[in-house]
Amino acid sequence: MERDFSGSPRVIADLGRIIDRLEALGRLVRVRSEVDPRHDLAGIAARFEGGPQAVLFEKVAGHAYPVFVGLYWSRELLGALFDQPETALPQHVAASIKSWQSAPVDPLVVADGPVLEVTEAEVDLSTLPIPIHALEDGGSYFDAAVVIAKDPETGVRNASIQRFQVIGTDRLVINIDAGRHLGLYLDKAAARGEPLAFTLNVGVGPGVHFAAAAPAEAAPVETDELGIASAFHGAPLELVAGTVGPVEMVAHAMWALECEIRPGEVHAEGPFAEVTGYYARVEPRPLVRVKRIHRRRAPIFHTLLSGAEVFNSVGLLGEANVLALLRVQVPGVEDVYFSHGGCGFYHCVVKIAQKRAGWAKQAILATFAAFPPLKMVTVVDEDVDIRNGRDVEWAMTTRLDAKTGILVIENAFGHGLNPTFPNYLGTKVGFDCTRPFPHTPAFDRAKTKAMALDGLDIVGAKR
Ligand SMILES: Cc1cc2nc3c(=O)[nH]c(=O)nc-3n(C[C@H](O)[C@H](O)[C@H](O)COP(=O)(O)O)c2cc1C
Ligand SMILES: [Mn+2]
Repeated sequence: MERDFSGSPRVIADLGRIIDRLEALGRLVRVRSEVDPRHDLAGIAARFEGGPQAVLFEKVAGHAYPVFVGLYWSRELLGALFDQPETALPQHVAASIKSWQSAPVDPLVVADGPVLEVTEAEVDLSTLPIPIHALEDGGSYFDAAVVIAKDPETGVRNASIQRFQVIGTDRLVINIDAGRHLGLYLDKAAARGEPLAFTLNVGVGPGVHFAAAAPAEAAPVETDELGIASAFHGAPLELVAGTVGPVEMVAHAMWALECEIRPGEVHAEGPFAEVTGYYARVEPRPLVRVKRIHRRRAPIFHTLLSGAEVFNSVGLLGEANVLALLRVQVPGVEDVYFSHGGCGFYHCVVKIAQKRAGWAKQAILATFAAFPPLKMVTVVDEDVDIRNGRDVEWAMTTRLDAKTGILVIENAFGHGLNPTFPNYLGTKVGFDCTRPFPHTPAFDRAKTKAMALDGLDIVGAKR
């Protein structure tokens, strides 16, 4: 069935427009050669990972549609898209979430949208160009698609991102980590003896992506977190009604799959190279039945490389939430950063202008409470560059009193993918790398005078 659609959403709401915009900004690499989606595509993408451009694979062997990757692997790129300096991104994200928390703009269910241009006569997942990334991955994965589900009791919508392994023409397996709202919905559906319906929305913009990645601490289960996308778009997010199930789909997605999980049905899933740089192990996980596939007439498949792209989604959203909470709870907190060496959300560096002795320790406690996956918190003074690992190490080696400044918390809930947290349980550590309070001259940082170079006669300079 073919439908016609002509809408004009804002750039951020539509991945197709985002790709056009990146191209106009000189931030799109086009790979014109035909590329094998099994390993080769990810291998080529990895060569561009972290750089200031995203990549569009125009010809994917065996498939009719292109594949797009890299939207989230550089904060510089994201900053350019949002028209923000990259260091202002956490504040920008925190402001959008705050505006949603104080005045939510609920999504709007509209009659039609680009995702309904084509409804496939048959469900056949092999028509989608779903790549296999890492060498030992167990198969093709959806790793950037947004799940929309509804609470079986209250009907409240939830958005999240989960990895899905393709195991057949109409079958997937999903990985739901501990503490996820989707897991709660599945338990509720099981208790009622009902299947859990959801939609899988492939190829959405960063508004919906960030809404889905918003942590439970920022978006509690009783709220419709899709409203966060409205805050990013500056207009209500547009959804279209499901055609075989009760759950809506993102109107401007590239593809939307209507799916269901029958409680109790499981299938082996994995291995999958995860954000940690380790493989997630094979285990039985919930089986998903795909009941219908909708798409745009000329869709582009969106994938991401597990790594920096997750640091800048889960990590950026976590950072924004920690910053917003710490600003309220801990006097003097100026900025926070989830370091990339710390897998994007295991190590938070906090910058504080201490007002009283002991607040650096309070900052450690509040940071752990604000984002449970964190394993380490390092607190530094206001004269340290928290985004520069070398500067943070300087504070640690010259200001940390290793006898009194290290806080160890045993048997704490953490992130199950971190191998030091088997079964989600492990030891967390906080480092108070602030100078003693009240401040003494012994810890004052030596400085040279700030000078501009304009107007000076200088030759031979390379920087
Ligand atoms: C690219 C990406 C992949 C993710 N993969 C998974 C996953 O496989 N399983 C999972 O439970 N969470 C995964 N997450 C994290 C959740 O989507 C995220 O924590 C979200 O906030 C959970 O939503 P909830 O708070 O409504 O439960 C992923 C996040 C991103 C950005
Ligand atoms: Mn949620």
